[in-house]
Amino acid sequence: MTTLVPDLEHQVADVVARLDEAGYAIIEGVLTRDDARTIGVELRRLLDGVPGGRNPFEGYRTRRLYALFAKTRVLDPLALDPLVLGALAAVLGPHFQLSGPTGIEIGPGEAEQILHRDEDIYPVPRPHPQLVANVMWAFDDFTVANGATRLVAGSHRTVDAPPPDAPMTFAEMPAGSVMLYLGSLWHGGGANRTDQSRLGVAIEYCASWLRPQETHLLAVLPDQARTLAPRLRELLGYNVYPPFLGYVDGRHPERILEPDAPQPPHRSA
Ligand SMILES: O=C(O)CCC(=O)C(=O)O
Repeated sequence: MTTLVPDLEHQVADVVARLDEAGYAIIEGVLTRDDARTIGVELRRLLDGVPGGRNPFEGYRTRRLYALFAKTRVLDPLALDPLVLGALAAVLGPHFQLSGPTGIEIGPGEAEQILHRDEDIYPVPRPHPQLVANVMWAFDDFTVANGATRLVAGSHRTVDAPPPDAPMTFAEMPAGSVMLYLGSLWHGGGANRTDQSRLGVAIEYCASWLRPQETHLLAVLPDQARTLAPRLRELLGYNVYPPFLGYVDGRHPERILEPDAPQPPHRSA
């Protein structure tokens, strides 16, 4: 179980209170503008040659980068950010994992994405505890004009879709900010009416007894996983949900990665 330093504890409590109230919470200045720019340059290098989306949901003028943790190391500290992980533990419980981390570059001329809830990929009756939470990192300034995520504040509390005239909030935030939002919140990418693209990475997490959206274990193979921070490889699924969901040949997956290491305790997934 992670122990939080008092300052961090207060920040986590603030984020969790905002998630509970509105379904989302924006934190500005988590990365410096310089760091956001450096990461953005690397992501755009990886996006070079990636075609636009294959359907309206992906966005025909939006480029998406999947299998992020197989392709770059610049996002590792973000996936492991203590404030983010602290808030996720409060929302999802101690056992969560990466689900569908995706780079999303909304290009000029892109239309609004349909409003949706990220948790709707799971056929679980409501009400249920929070199963999914998403973390959108901004590498450009997010504005209404360039496709800032739009959302219906408070819609995580209702079972039905929001009415067409529900007031829309736009997640405007400077590069280097992060927005956490619940999987039960209605939201979607915004339309981009500028001549510049809008780059963000949605690092999505879910309860670790669910199947993650992306099959990370086929993207980040054991040889690569061995080189990663232990907590990151746990989050990628080299782990069990206690007592033993996810074993390999009857053993904790960590034993496959490091056969000589002592059997790890059943740690937070
Ligand atoms: O890019 C965004 O702002 C949100 C995209 C989104 O919600 C999605 O693709 O599921």
